Amino acid sequence: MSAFNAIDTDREIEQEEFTPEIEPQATWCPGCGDFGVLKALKGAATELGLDPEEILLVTGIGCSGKLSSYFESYGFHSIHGRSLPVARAAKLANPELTVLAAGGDGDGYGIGGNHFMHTARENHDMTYIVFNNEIFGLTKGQTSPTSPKGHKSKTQPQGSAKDPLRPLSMSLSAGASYVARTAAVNPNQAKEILVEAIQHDGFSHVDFLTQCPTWNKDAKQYVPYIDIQQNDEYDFDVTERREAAEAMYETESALWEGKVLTGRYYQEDGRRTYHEEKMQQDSMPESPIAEQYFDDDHEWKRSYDLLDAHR
Ligand SMILES: Cc1ncc(C[n+]2csc(CCOP(=O)(O)OP(=O)(O)O)c2C)c(N)n1
Ligand code: SF4
Ligand SMILES: [Mg+2]
Repeated sequence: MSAFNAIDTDREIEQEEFTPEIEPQATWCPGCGDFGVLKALKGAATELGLDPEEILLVTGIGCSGKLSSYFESYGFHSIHGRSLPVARAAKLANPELTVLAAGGDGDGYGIGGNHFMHTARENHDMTYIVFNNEIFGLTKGQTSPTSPKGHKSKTQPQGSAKDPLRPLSMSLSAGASYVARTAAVNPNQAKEILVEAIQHDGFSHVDFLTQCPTWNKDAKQYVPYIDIQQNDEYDFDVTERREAAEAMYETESALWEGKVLTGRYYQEDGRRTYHEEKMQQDSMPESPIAEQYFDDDHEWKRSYDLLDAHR
């Protein structure tokens, strides 16, 4: 049993429990890569023996943001680019929750880029899935931070004049302790990577290539793809930061040329999470803040009391 609530964690979980046959049914377009994320996440959660009630999924705004409506768990459909601060607060208040955050490339690498950078730096223990379709899908195909240079859209009819952002390299330099890229067209690898990412203690970032056949027709469907762990040409040590950085750089450049590389890039074990750092400093309460809400005798500190302590 979980220490926090009365969930029977020994119960056998069926994959279908994560997508019960109730409204709303997913409204993504036929062929959309977002279905692949839902499938992989369902498979990963089942393989990890997680109960829907042990998971919180926080999403941003976009086609990707609908994931929290279709995946059965605790969910929070937040605002554009703000899934990570919500997820961080929830994880700190209730550390036993498995916290997932998800959103699009526009959501996470554009408007929410600052939150991404600092959540990685602080090594919050959660998994961040970025649906990377290289455009703004929900708002009808505008250029996003990952759109390739020259990509034409309604906002950039002459073609984008910008070099795209490098999400894996950015994540590594910001401080993420697990970094991977997978694709909706590779469901087995996607599930395995999500299992690893969720199991990892620290901030896991999964850049998930999700094709948008409706608004990004000139983009590849991310096939054929190469799994770098299955290919001798890409032999490197994922625990070595410099080797990982080189592999990431090559992978990002290759995608712009239409070559799809996927796999695990970086894994750093043993680094303290933000919560652990705060416990170490003695600046977190012993029992989870979330539990205090159920304790009628708990004496809440007011913010002005805390101010007094600093005078
Ligand atoms: C503050 C704010 N600015 C702009 C929007 C409009 N908007 C909604 S979704 C979106 C982009 C979504 O693109 P992405 O994050 O890549 O998600 P996708 O739809 O491709 O999954 C934008 C600009 C908004 N909802 N809120
Ligand atoms: S617009 Fe694109 S990203 Fe959105 S549901 Fe349709 S195919 Fe998927
Ligand atoms: Mg997008």
